[in-house]
Amino acid sequence: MRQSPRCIWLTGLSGSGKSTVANALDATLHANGVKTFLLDGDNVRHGLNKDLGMSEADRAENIRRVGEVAKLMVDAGLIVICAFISPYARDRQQVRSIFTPDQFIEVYLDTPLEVCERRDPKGLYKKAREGVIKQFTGVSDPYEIPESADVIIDTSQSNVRNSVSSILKALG
Ligand code: GGZ
Repeated sequence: MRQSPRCIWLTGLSGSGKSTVANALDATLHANGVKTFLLDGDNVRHGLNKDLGMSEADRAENIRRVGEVAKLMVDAGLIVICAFISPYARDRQQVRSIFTPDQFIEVYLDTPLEVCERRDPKGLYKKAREGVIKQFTGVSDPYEIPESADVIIDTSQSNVRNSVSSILKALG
């Protein structure tokens, strides 16, 4: 499989399936000999961005730094898969603007909030509803719906395999 270097940006609520789809996409590309790198909110926030919290300004800085790292990696020839809630349209637009139009693919994980909340794999929604976690996206903090995503996936309707196929189709 030949793929030109690009950034594939997955945005959506916690529990929407970003990490699952990103990992499956990563594995599929890798199995086809494509050089990839996966950046995920979950791990980046333990290292590079461990100084950042969940305020609007810190989320913006989180996304900005990840975008810059992704750009370096794309310039080095990789397909970079980024999985971040990235709730603000302005921050997503800012990342998009550092790439050429064909180098950036936005994937919106449009899984309904009720489904994400029912999944609640880490019990975070429960804590957010109880007020233990403040500023929780979808509960007590905004998520701005992408208006021009290249791919839209609802993981309550599409299984992992089909979700990966939709993204691969968009890659061409
Ligand atoms: C949303 C939160 C919060 C708050 C902790 N709001 O689904 P997860 O658990 O495993 O991944 C989420 C991660 C959010 O990191 P991101 O870097 O993707 O966020 S952003 O793009 O908005 O900067 C979630 C967990 O951390 N988490 N507190 N208040 N998600």
